Amino acid sequence: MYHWQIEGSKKTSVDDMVLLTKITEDAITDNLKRRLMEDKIYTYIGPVLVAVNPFKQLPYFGEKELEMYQGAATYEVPPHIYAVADTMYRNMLIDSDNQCVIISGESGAGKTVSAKFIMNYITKVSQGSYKVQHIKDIILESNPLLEAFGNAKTTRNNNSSRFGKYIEIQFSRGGEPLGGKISNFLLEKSRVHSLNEGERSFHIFYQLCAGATKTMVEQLGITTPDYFQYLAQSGVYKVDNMNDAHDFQETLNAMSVMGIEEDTQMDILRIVAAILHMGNITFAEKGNAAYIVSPDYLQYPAYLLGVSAESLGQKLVSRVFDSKWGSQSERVDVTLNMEQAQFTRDAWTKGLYARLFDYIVDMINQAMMTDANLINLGILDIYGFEIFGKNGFEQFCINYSEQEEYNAEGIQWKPIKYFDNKIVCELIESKRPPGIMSILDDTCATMSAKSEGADEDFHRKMESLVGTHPHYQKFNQGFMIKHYAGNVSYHIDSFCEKNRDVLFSDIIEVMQSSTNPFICSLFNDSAQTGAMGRPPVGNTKARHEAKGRPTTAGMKIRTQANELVTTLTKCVPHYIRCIKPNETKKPHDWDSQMVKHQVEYLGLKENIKVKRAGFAYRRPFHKFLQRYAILSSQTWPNWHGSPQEAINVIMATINMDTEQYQIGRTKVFIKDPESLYMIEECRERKLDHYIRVIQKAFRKFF
Ligand code: AOV
Ligand code: MG
Repeated sequence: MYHWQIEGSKKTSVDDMVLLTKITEDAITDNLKRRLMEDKIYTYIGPVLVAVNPFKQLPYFGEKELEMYQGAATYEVPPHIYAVADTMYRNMLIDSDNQCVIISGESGAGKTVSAKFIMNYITKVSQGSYKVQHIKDIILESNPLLEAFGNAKTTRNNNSSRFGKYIEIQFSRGGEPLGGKISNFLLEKSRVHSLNEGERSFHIFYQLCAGATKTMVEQLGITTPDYFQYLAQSGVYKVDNMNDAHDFQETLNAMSVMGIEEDTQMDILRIVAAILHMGNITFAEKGNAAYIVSPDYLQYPAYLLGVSAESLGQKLVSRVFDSKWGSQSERVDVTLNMEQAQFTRDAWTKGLYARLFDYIVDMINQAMMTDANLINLGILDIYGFEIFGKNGFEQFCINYSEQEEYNAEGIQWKPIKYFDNKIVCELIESKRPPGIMSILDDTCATMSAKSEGADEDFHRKMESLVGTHPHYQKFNQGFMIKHYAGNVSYHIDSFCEKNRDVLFSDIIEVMQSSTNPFICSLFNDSAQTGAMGRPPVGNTKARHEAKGRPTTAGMKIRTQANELVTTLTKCVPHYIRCIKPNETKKPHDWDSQMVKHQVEYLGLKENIKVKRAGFAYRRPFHKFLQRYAILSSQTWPNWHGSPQEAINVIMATINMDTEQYQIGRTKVFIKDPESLYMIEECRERKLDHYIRVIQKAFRKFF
């Protein structure tokens, strides 16, 4: 015997939005809101998972759920990120195909948290020996380590990823994780020296200040963060719900898991400390020549870096230009003015940091490396689209690569009329006619070593070459781009310098002369430091493409973005769309306008339409009856026959055309979406009827 209960009331939400009666942005937003208010953060659009950031811990990520979602059919269990992870894992094993999950959404929407849930699930459900367990530890511990060095508090997200990452976990045919590989993209390294109001630098700086042992305090000259100018400039030292001292222990532990010896850990921290101390070196000017205000401040960073205070000081206020750029070659000895000296100090510290970051990624990769030929499962977690009060070259690159990733989804995603991404990508990356990146590279190729006037030159060139593009608009200090996710105004300051991204050769020489072998090893190459530090895999291609010009930051990003798209197209893709419900970071706070905007540019409505049109609606008998048994007094509230008969009875009750549905072995198929809406409408009327009956009964009693 079957006994049915009303599946919620008329006002319940649907857990797959393909089932929405009306497909409008408002209906989608409303559905997501209702669910969030009941702490249901996950909703499907067919196989796509929409995840709303709850801004609080929810109870359904425990052992029970880990069990429950293993091998479970989607319709048997509520929507969950574990279901996506499980599908990926099983598909990979059954079909022997590489899988990837593309996680998108704006800054603070929950991408990194989602990526971690997936990694957790996969490592928990996969089997393996003691050795495999070690690989799992490395995979999991890579998160706190990379976050310590690559994440920071921004105004949009207290733990914002300031780099992009694609992690592949490699499995044996039997499903044991045997290795992994991380590719990192575009660390926002300028955060080392420049902070916006209300933001922090990378977490590791505060972790070190809060958690340093006595030895570290003594050997590295650690004190409170307000002593260090680089950190003091924003005056923000603490982050809600973040314990830097505790996290520092986790960072150290993670390094140990990667096999980084204690001595090397100390070397790493030495560089972190040296950067902070270098930030305290200040300059003044006499007759256009910079000098160091208190040469005492040279002592500590010089000691930490293993170089002499004299050479450090000298290289900060003067420079031997030995730059080859395009066809030009210059060799000039110059004293620097104050601004240039500051610039040099900052280029130095951010160059150091970028190399340190790449070293850490390399160490993680070495720890996970395997040469077996395996199948893999990839997780893409990049930075979300972001708009700040003032946006510079970094935001330009972040928003560009976010957009490229979106393009990768074109594999399955229908182009969206209102937010035509392709035309914006062309504005940015087209070669002929030149787009913004090409114009920027051209400007860099001809700019003088001192880069004076280059930004203005770039600004003028853009005006004449892309000035009339519908998604471009010039303003006094920069330009505005109408991205699909919003209009962003970029300030032109330092675009050229940041794109050129060279670490002056005499700085590299000083670093190579360090008495500290670890520091020498970081500079033990002839390649310039790029925006992403280590030359990307496609470096040679990028060089070739630019007719022998040195690689610029922009070229690297383009190459990496294109390579990523190639990798992703070779995998079976899965999608998670993260949605940020408010700017307050509070639970149960819903900003409808804000969500609707995301629903629009993520193309959820179009996605539902495609899903509905493309696939017949199908549901297992049980699921169908659970929802629609209420439609007939014969099947409600009890039914004694077979499910097939019950379905026939229900269809007859609502006069469903027999051509419109078919009963399969385990599922009922419905041909047109309209027929499905019809059933849904009947159900709503029925529910209304019941509600009225109940209300009437109530009134009688009270
Ligand atoms: P993001 O990766 O999408 O932003 P995060 O994954 O870092 O965003 O999420 C931001 C914050 O929201 C987290 O630190 C958590 O406090 C909270 N949060 C997100 N998802 C959940 C969840 N499922 N449960 C509980 N809290 C959550 V960025 O990296 O800035 O683009 O660049
Ligand atoms: Mg993130």
